[in-house]
Amino acid sequence: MEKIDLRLLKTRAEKEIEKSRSLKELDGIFKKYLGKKGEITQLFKSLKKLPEEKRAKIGREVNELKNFLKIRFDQKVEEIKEKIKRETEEKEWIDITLPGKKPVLGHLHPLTLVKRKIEEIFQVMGFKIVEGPEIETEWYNFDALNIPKEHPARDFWDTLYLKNSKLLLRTHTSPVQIRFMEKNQPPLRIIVPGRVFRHEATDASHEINFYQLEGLMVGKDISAANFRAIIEEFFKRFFQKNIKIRLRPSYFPFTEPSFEVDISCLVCQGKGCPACAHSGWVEMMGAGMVHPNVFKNSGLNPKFWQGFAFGLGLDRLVMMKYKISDIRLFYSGDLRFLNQF
Ligand code: FA5
Repeated sequence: MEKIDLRLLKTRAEKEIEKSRSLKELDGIFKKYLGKKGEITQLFKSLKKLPEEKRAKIGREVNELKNFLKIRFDQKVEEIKEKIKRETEEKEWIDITLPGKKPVLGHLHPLTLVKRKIEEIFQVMGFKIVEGPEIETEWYNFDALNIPKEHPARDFWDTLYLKNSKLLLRTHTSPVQIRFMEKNQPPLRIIVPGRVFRHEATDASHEINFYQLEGLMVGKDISAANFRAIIEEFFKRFFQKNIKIRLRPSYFPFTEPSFEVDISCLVCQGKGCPACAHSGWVEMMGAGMVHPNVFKNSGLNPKFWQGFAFGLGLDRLVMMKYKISDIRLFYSGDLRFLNQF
């Protein structure tokens, strides 16, 4: 065993330690030199074969080499651990100055927007907002509104009944007139926005599920002239311009006299389009003076009270406001349509 061997061994081991990239690799190198069967361990074992005068000197040198390499191994372990730590930190690093991900915000449906606007206008005119149930009894939806069983007027509304039940999906918001007058004494002014249902064929201006807005004003001397004034004022405030309206004589069992209110079509400016069935006019509401039997059925004396009621088609009003030519778009869930509001 010569001195030169030790020097070469040292350089080789040092180089290998330096080159190693992982703790596993380093452990392999450690075993190769300092493990049970490692080269340096073997050197110690072979010392005894040496003549005594050389043994002590070379023994010291091998020991120095062993201690030197041990230190190098420890240093390298620290180095690799430090590197791993740095890399993990880099991977997990979050830049808190980056702008966050924008959540997608929804917005109100055009029907809701318009409903709120209408409520605001009527509230300013002294009307109170009232709601009623969507599932109704025959009494409130028909009988109390002066539409007895077997009366042909029941066929005006193709009604959806609940299975094995006398309950139905309300065909209009008029039942809330009765519900409210049962519990409240005139003078009164209310509006009733709400969803109604009809078993009808759909087209550009008819849905099976749509919204109405009922209006009711009762007092000692409320007349049809008051109705016309209020409804004209409402349209003016809603569209922010004068609107051409027309009242046509009509028939509803719960009003006498009854009329239908049309406005000049705003989608086509009265020229004719699908939204107005090419007539230039859009039927916006049914209305009339509250029938004496309706007062009686609500527990009020028709000799003392009189007033008007109306039922506005909310969807049709929204169509006029935004120039929408097909009512079915409201319920289509199509974002290309909804995102425009
Ligand atoms: C009624 O429902 C009566 N209750 C209105 C009323 C109230 C009259 C108070 C007198 C006093 P009518 O069926 O005409 O009436 O409906 C009222 C309005 O709802 C219509 O003018 C129209 O604007 C709208 N409407 C009716 N059917 C549909 C439908 N299938 N789809 C969308 N809107 C409709």
